[in-house]
Amino acid sequence: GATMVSMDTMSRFHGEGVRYKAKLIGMDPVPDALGEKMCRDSMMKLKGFEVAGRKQGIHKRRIWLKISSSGLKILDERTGAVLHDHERSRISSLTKDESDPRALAYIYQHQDNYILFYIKMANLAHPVFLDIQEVCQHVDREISQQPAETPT
Ligand code: I3P
Repeated sequence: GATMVSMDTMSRFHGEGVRYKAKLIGMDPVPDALGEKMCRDSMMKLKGFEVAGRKQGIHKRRIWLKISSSGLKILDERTGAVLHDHERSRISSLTKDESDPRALAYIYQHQDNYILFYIKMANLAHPVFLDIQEVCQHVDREISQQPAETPT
């Protein structure tokens, strides 16, 4: 039945879960847990920093994005050190980058602060987006409750 299918699908997220090769474009404190325009503005700002950095020969940090039933982890690609550990219940928003099919962003609530994490995958972001949606199912509903905004 449907329950079994969903349990089977979840099982790949048990334990260590799945990992994707990626780069961290940047992190940005944001004022809110949600907001399409807020996320887009933050991503645009971080992309600006990325471009400015590249002109100075600065490379994005290479990471592994690990997705498991407990949440997301960002690990240093070379050392495997856990840089960020994001409990799934504290992930409030997930955004696709309409201008880059390899990128996505999410907001993590840390104490009273919200931080946007902007990540560039080695491959397409869409499957990763679906995986994050699956482990953070509450994010789904929050996104669909957002009023539609017209792009500026
Ligand atoms: C690199 C190129 C890569 C990019 C990399 C750039 O520039 O734009 O696509 O990796 O970013 O340095 P160049 O062609 O001049 O070598 P991504 O596609 O993963 O962003 P990086 O230096 O931050 O890794």
